[in-house]
Amino acid sequence: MRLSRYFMPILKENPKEAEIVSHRLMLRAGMIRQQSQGIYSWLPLGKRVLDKVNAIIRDEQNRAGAIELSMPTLQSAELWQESGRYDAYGKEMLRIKDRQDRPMLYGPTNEEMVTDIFRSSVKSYKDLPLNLYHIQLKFRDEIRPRFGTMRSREFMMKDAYSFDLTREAAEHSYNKMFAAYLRTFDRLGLRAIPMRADTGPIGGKLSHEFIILADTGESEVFCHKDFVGFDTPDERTDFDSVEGLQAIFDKWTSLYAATSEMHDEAAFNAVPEGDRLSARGIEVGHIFYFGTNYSEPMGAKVQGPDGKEHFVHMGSYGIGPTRLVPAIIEASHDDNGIIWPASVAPFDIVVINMKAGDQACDDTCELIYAALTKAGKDVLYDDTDDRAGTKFATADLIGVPVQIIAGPRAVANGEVEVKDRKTGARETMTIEAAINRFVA
Ligand code: 5CA
Repeated sequence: MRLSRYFMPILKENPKEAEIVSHRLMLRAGMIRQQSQGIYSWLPLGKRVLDKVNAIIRDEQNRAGAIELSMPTLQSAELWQESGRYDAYGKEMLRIKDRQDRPMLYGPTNEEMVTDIFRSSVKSYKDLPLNLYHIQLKFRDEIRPRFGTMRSREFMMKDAYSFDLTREAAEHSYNKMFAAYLRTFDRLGLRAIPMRADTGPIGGKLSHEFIILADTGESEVFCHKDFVGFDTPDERTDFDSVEGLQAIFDKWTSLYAATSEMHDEAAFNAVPEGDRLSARGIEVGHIFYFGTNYSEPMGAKVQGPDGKEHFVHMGSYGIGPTRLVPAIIEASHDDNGIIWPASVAPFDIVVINMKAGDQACDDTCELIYAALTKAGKDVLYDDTDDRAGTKFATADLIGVPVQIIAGPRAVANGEVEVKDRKTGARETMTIEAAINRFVA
């Protein structure tokens, strides 16, 4: 992508409305724009990051055996009347009428709709287990939308829904998502700690929130500090192994960890004082097992091996991609801007032409840009005629992991500079060496 032809509206000044660093940096880097309170456009740079986050989420959902579909954002109120949540959900739900005066709503979550899809076609235990997910916009008319896309009214959610014949089978499905979440957050460069959580309006018996520790987090959390060093399940994890996944769950729930709603002071005080971590955190995922809470009122049942009908045991599993992007920034930035983990960086490499219009600089940059693009890298080429200082500041602000800098003096020697955004380390090398470093 040539910056001169791209759309990346950088802000020079710090926006006044931004209270936390991620919101400030997302606005300054031209990643998002607020359209009305708590409702955002994702501009091209932000969209690239969001897409990469979603690709990792999708990859790990698929690995764990979940199957993707797509459900609409607008739902009929009837389904919610069946489950009893239409009246219970309160003002957070945006209620709308269509031209026939039929009550509709903009979905805040999809338990009812997915249960309806399930009951319309699954009739036998032989079709279980089943886990269906989508990555879709939601709307919740939050009392206090704030911090940009961290807590917005319209937001994106990956929501998965599992269906099983028995409680034991449903617990295995829960454990699959539990392990998939640990892997997902790890690949996003985050350390997320599962914590016992309240089930709120979703309801149910068993629930964990996945929390990232951050001073700007909205949740107050209490946990054992050893969680910070725990190993994440690797790619050899067998998601069909009941014992294997139970062992992962047991390990990751063996020490104290709870959000303030579920906090047990006495249990926390039993943790040796030096191991206690009381901090603030960002909830990036939340999983629930709620048994037959929806299948009973909505009549979702299957025939079991005993020939009888059984209400299915369900769970739901949410991740917030539009919250994850600012959460990653909260965890990874410096005074100059964002520092993206390579897995979600909007571009892999930025090529900076320090003197656009200078034949040797232009030729060198074109050569590098073409070679790296051909090798499948996402490359941003700063071919604008801005001052070198402005270009450096922009490259640091948008946080691309590698900068290849071509200035007249180095280029005259057949060389460029390669800068690592995270460490700031700079290395001068030949043009060929710079290309080879990033071409596998
Ligand atoms: N049905 C369940 C799981 S699919 C559910 O709705 N869970 S939730 O309410 O906990 O939301 C799941 C995830 O969505 C949260 O962990 C969070 O990451 C994200 N999320 C929830 N509300 C917002 C919001 N207002 N802004 C941004 N992300 C949000």
